[in-house]
Amino acid sequence: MNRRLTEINNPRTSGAYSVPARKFRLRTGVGEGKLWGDEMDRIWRKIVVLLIALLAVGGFASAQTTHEVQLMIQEVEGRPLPYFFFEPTGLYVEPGDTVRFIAVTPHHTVTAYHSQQGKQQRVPDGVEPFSSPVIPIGEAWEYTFETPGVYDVWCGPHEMYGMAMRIVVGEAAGPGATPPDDMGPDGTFGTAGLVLGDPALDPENIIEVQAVPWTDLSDDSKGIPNPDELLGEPMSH
Ligand SMILES: [Cu+2]
Repeated sequence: MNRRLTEINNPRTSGAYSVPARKFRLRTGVGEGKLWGDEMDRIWRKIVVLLIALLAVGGFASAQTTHEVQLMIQEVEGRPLPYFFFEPTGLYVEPGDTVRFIAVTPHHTVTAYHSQQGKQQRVPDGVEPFSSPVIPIGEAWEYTFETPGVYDVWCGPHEMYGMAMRIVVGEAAGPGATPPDDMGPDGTFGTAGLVLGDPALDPENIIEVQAVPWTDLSDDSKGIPNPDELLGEPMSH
């Protein structure tokens, strides 16, 4: 690239300027002007195209943002179980943005609600059934959200305790845009269903406020699952 630019800008070293052409230019003023003008047009056109390309590449790269989500366990005084949650619990990102899921506490995964994960689909059509492994404490797992729509994700070990979150990518579309209606093992299981049904996680609200902290969800959505109810569900899978 550099070499090419150098040649274009230095007629003495450029094969494009043969000796006879130069002589011709020097002898006839009109011919020289026309030749030089055509060459300059070509060069300028190339420079402009290059600049546009560079700006486009630069603009595209800088438009992609990396967001951070923390995977939390928080003891609560007087509560027999801690809170298990994603912080923030609702997040808006642009298509192409990356989310870094950071394991502040142990035993968490980031798993898509997808039929190939044995779940009701709550990610846009065509999205692969992604999942992190169990993320070691202090480490992070990243996912880049390309397809627009609503993505509901859950944590393998803690779903029934409410550990689920919603990421809205560009627009409130797809199966995740409607509130969850199946809180059995094939759906948004246990407290995860209550969390994802909380008004604070309405996709339109997420678009408006960009990030919804766990504290914005009502206490009713953070209920401890009734073991009898959970065990009452057919667990044949
Ligand atoms: Cu978890």
